[in-house]
Amino acid sequence: MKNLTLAAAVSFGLFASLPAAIAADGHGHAAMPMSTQQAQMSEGEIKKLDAATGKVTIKHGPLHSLGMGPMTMTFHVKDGAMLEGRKPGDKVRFLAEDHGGKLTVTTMEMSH
Ligand SMILES: [Cu+2]
Repeated sequence: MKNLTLAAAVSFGLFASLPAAIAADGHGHAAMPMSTQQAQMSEGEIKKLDAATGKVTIKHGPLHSLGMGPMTMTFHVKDGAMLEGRKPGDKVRFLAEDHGGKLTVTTMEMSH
């Protein structure tokens, strides 16, 4: 219980600091320190992917960067090469951003 309370306090503190980080460059990326970006990354499982069209369907947990709850949905990827070596069933950690209404995965790594 003690740990849960601490985790909640930490996430709240992070959430509260987000608008400032996003305001830093007007787009919500690039200016973000790595530790903040890491903390914003979400867990997911790849369901479907298409490197040619740069799309990936991910069953994801809460997306802190977009204020989204858990669901399965299709994202664009910043670079089709990000999908190289990935396959359905892979557990990943990723960061998605709203690029002019297109939800785009900008960072993806294998989850361990
Ligand atoms: Cu979603």
